[in-house]
Amino acid sequence: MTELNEFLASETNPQIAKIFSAIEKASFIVSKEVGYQGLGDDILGAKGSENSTGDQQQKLDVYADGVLERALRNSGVVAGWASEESDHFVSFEGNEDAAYVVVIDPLDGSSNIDVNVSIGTIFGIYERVSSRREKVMAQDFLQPGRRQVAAGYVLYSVSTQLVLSTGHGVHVFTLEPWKRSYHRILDHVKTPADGKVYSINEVNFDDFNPRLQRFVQYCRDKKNENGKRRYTGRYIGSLVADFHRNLLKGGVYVYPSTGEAPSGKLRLVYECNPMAYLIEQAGGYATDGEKNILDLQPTELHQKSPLYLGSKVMMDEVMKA
Ligand code: P6P
Repeated sequence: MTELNEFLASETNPQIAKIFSAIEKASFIVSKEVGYQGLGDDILGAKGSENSTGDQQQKLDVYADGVLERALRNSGVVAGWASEESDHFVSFEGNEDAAYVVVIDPLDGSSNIDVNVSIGTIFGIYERVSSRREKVMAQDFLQPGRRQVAAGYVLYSVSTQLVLSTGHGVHVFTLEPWKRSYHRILDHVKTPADGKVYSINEVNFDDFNPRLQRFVQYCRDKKNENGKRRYTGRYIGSLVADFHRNLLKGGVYVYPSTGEAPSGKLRLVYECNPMAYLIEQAGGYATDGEKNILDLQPTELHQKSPLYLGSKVMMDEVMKA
């Protein structure tokens, strides 16, 4: 099986390969801490602080943020980054000549940490648009998702897996923990055109727009010729885990506008865009309920967006329900 670095050498340029190598090494550390649930230092539970958008920070959130920032800064090829855990983007001093920036949610789904449910790191990579040899600027991080040059996530689950695309398909790597190396297990993954799974928090049903309500009701009612249910609901409450299952098996994930989250809950720049990039590379697509996510022009670093993404046939059904 192809090791990650061997794959990257053949797939992308040396700078982007270095970015992935930095994420690879950081994920070894995060994976170990996540795996030692409560056995290690006191890094479980709430930190007692809030992140830039008011989310209760978990200690592992902040820990992962630090590990990933150090790794990417030390790679020397990242000019700056924008993290869910920080109010503002950060220019990496000394890396002003670097060509790339990274947007990242260091540990998404962190409320699941203490109950041993899968969580993940989500990231996107852009070429900076500001002039090199200068500090990075806001516009480097507020690019439409379609301008990503690569994206991926690390899923900390039964196994730790890195799923990535550099624009030439989606590839899945599993961490071999003893060798501390990722090995490719799936290449050029195509998400099934249709699926049986819809992933949505139905507690918000009464808030859904009529079209989404019709789609959910359709999924609840539809039967196969043999009279068995055509669809099933699967919702882990961890975007990376729900996305990964639907990527491989087919399905649609929706976090829509709700009463408590009128613009949705997920952040456009470092959650919706990387996932939209990946699902499109795998043959599906993502919208905000109206427009393709990748074509949206971000205006704020932490802005939220409704997110509908998954298999083409199911997406067509929910978009025209
Ligand atoms: P709810 C985790 O907090 C997260 O950001 C996503 O990973 C997940 O899909 C969603 O929120 C769950 O939100 O409101 O359904 O609990």
